[in-house]
Amino acid sequence: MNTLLLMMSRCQILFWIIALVPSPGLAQDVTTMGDVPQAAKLAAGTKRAIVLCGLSGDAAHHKLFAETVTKLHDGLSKQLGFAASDVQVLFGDEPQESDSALIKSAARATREGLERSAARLREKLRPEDTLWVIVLGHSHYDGKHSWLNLPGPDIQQTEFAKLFADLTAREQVFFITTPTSGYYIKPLSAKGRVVITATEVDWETNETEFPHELARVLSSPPEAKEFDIDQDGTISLFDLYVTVARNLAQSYLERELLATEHPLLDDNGDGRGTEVQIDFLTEEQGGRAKPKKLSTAPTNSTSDGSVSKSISLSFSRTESARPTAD
Ligand SMILES: [Ca+2]
Repeated sequence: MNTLLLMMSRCQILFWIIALVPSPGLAQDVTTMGDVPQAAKLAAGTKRAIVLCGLSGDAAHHKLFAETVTKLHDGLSKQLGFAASDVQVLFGDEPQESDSALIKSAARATREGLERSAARLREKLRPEDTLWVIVLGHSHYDGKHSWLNLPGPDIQQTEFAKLFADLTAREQVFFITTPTSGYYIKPLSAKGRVVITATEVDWETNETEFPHELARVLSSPPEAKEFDIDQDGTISLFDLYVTVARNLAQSYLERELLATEHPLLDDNGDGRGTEVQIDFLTEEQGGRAKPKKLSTAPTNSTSDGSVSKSISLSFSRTESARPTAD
């Protein structure tokens, strides 16, 4: 009898211990619930993009650029959460039978078409929004201006920058990936805005590979461990940029070719780009990274790289695992 009473009281003590200690599952649920308003707040803005591709040149380049534009669109819409209808595509060439549905339905990349798109964007864009602008194609440099080759009149860097001047969107990212694109940094540069170019501010007039590599990385991103190049635990725009720059440097190296494009990033608004990838490229690749000692040098908040590090990218892994529908 006594033993039974003792067992019962032990059971009661155990009951109260279980009842009073919060279960880890429950605690987690509350935390998750608490995070919802924060996530909703961050997601409040609309992600908008313009992908502008100038004239391609010949049949082989038509195919190459059409495929790259399709991949860029896939990357933005299937990987980075842009609604497909919020990604405006402007394509320079007349569409062909073999092109994707996206290219066939794209607006024509004339100067007038671009001006219309930029004006429409300006009307829609709100301060909480995101804007990405990706420019690709061929260009020619006349010693003063880097002209993007378009059907009809071309456009140069200062005219282009005017179309996007004084926008209020909190996140503004420009990828100008044409030859001699370095000249776009100065006019496009603005506080809080990220401007990435495929080349230096120099006569880098050779055809660039940057847009094709960017499209490849965006549409089929590497595993997070490899992608988080600065090892800060987040995949950011900085990681995306350095990954593309490093892949390109490695590709030129493997082909024993002198790199004819040196990408730059400006995000401190001073109008000057920096090769922020230099600390992540080996000496062979044209950088100064020490083997086994990845640069963890803190980025000064006034130097290039800090805004792009603050833009985290949520790649949709499930989508990337799916086979690409062509
Ligand atoms: Ca990172």
